[in-house]
Amino acid sequence: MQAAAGLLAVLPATALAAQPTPWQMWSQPAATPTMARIDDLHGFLTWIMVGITVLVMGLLGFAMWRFHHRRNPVPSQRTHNTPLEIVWTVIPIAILLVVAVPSFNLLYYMDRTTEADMTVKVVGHQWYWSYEYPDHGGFGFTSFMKYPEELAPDEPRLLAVDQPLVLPVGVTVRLLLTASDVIHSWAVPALGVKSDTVPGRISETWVRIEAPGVYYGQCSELCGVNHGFMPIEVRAVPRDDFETWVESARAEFAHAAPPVPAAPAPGGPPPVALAAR
Ligand SMILES: [Cu+2]
Repeated sequence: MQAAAGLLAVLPATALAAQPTPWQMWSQPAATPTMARIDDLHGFLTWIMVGITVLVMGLLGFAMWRFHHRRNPVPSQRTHNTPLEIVWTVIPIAILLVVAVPSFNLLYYMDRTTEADMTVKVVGHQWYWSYEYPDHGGFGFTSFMKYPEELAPDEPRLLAVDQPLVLPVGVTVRLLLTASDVIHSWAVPALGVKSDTVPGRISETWVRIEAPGVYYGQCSELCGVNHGFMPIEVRAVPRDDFETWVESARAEFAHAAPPVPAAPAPGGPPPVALAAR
């Protein structure tokens, strides 16, 4: 804990913190091109939704008024109107197409990780995250929620962690996401990322953070009793500061090589686990 705190001192204090605020409306300000596009699509869909709602409510009100039994004592016996049925089938299809084209565009845009400058691996655990930097010497570390008594004065409860994920600003970062036990979901609203982390599978997405800052998120897949206590903290720093941080982090978090299991001696007794099968 002390060492991790020391490492963070390398990073400059950042004014911007992306986190939920009381009585917040809409999304947190977009910090990546992906989130900016999500915001645009959300606005576009909202206007379509407003149009449909106004039209349907208007028609409903008009029908209630116009065909009230006092104004319309003898109801029409008509049951079909082919042109009208074609219109109310074709118009929704057209609306769905208008919605589908930008949606698929955005989905493929979020999926495009071929031009990444660096890679970070995110692993979900019950109940914390761990991060690995394969392009920077392969170091990795765990990231645990801070308890209330560990919080600095400006740090938010249930969101701050002991060792945040540090990323450079303006760099396209490929994220490889997986889990070690059950399904988790790595979700940071301001970055426009919410990706399930599935044991035995690797999902891929990318971020390019536009401005230095602290971006908070949470596990968004119900993953057990401490699901609400495995937050995500991303610190975006200028590229030079990132390089400085990598130098110190590499020394601090260098993994010892995992122990290689001893092979059974040739001709010796079979391992107990195998013999029992
Ligand atoms: Cu989780």
